[in-house]
Amino acid sequence: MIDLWTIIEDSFEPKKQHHKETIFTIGNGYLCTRGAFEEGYPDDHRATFIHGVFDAAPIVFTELANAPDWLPITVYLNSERFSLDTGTIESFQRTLDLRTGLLKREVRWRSPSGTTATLTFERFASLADEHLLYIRCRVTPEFAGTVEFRAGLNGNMHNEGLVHFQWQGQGKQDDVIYLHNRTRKSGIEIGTAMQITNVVGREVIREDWDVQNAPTRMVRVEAVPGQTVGIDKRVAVFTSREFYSADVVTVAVHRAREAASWESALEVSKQAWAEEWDRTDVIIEGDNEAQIAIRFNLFQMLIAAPRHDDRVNIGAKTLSGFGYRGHAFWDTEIFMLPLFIYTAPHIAKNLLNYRYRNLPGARRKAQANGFEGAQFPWESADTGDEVTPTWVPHFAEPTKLVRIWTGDIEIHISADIAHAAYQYWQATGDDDWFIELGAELILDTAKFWASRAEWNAEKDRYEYNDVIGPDEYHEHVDNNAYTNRMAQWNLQTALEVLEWLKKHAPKKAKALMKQLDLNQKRLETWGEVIEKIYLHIAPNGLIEQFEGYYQRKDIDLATLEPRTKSAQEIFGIEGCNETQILKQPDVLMLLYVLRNDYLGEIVQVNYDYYMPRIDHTYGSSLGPSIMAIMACEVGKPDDAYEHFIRAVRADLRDVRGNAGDGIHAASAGGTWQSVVFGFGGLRVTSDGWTAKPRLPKHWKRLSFKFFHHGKMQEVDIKGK
Ligand code: IFM
Repeated sequence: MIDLWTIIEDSFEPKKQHHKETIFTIGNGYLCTRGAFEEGYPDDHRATFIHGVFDAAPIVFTELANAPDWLPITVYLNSERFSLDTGTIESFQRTLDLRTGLLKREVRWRSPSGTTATLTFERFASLADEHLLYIRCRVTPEFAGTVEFRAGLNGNMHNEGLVHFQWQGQGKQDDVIYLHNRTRKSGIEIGTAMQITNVVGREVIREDWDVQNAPTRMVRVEAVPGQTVGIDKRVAVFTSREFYSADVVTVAVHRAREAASWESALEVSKQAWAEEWDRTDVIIEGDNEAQIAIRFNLFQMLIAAPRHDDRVNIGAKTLSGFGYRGHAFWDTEIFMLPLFIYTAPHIAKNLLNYRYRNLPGARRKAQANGFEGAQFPWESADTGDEVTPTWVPHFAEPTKLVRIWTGDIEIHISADIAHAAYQYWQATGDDDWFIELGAELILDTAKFWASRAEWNAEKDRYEYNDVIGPDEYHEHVDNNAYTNRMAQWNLQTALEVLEWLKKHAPKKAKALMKQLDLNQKRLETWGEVIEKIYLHIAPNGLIEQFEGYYQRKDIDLATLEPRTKSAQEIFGIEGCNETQILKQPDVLMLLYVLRNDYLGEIVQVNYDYYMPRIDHTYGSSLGPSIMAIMACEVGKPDDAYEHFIRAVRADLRDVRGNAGDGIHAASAGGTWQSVVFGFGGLRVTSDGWTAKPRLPKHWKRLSFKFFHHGKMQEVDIKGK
């Protein structure tokens, strides 16, 4: 019987370690730790990222700071250090149990001098108490002598060379070892405390080594052939983000000391996982790969999702890697949020509150650009100010710099956030939240759109010029259909919301009208922009992606095959800009996001046109999950499957060769949408919900749950 809940690695391949560190990331929504090995290697990318723990960094403004390492355990077999790069690996297996979040490695290893043992390392981040982390190490020696465990904390961490955490102190209270660090610029304190419990075997000697910034406890036990020995290590982590006034060290020490044993903690964590999976799991029968892979993608979303903090967002690489520095993009609202809206509305609310709390940053951005209202940053971190780097090294020629324009002109994100707030409201019926917070997001972004619109008197229309749409192969375009239509949607919805507020929450309506200066004249302008915004739609329904798109070179992507590079790498940034090749769906993205407004024929004609022009394999990882849905929309579930499988494999198979930088979060979130909105055909409108399934031929069953207005719904579809 195949285990459909476990990711398995059966051999150790050093060249793939960065990729595997990402895959074997564990976490609990407070922090995530990459799957680096306890004993450490010079080239590993070991990292623990904690939500909201940002620190200043050159070029990228700010980044999630790599926290003190809680993993270190080195094992000595009769004084020989266990290490995978010496001796002989007789057998190796690593497994990640997605159902419980337990990561396990079992290695039978022979040292250079022939001393052999089987070592197992297990670790988990408690989902029941997000400040607690556990490792269990067991060694079954095939020799007599001693086994020594050196378990510690290591504050000497860095972000690819940049050190963020400064040492503040360390010490011991009773049996607990602690470390105190603080980020260099943002001044966030972190207390990490460690306790060694449950020493198995006859203890010969125990010492504490007060190594600066790396306190370590050594426990040596007697080795008897065939008799398993070992230690349990439990760690507590707190930052000053949770405890503004209390001493983070005191709290961490107390928690490490008082925490439950491995067995009890694992049990309650498993229960917490069982509750998560009960809401979130998707069952696919007839396709084992798809079943495991969708669970893997959901797991990655679940370990990154902030459950108890509404001041943080999920970065484009979750908390699983250095890529994009922990910055959040539209990836959250469009690709990840629907999963949470429908399966864990409390998490969706936290993520939306983050945007609400960061309205001041969005207002600063609008003002700095000469606009009104709220213009959300393309990349967002702790303050809500724009943190997109302006220049970065060229991907192919790193000695050259490339100007990144997204932070300046990829403006659709403001409407994406407004849309997400509206979708949350529609799906949950959470009027209280909408009145208090959500409505303001929609109204203030509308204010931005009205002020950003350009009046073209000659053509009697409003325009948004010099923008980037979702398809980033085309920069500095005029009247991108996605941007224009989403802006129009934002303005239209804002007017409707205002009317709704006047009726259902008149005091709030009055307060917001005053606060945002929503006078009659302003609202009339909104109406004019809505009416006269430019959109090029041909009589057959074909929407031009941006003005002049059809005049760009039309290249048959098939002529580029066989290839291993993206169209942008082949043609160069400028060259690709001159073609019709798309990095990711743009018009089709629009038809997806606003799917309740568009009819089948329009979808078909645009699908037929744009689908062959998308750089599916080498373009953006955000594309495939959406393409799967659009293929379902035009009645091609088996084509949809090709896109879907590409999306679920994105990280597991390292399709783009960059999974080592972290999980492709948007792709992971999008896979849930492919299954539920694509194959399951779920449609939610103000009238309720319907499901119009279109399963791939070989699927025998698809089953999922979702919340609608607070009630759990279940969809169970049998294949043919
Ligand atoms: O937000 C995306 C963008 O759409 C394509 N480039 C990568 C970004 C982060 O995932």
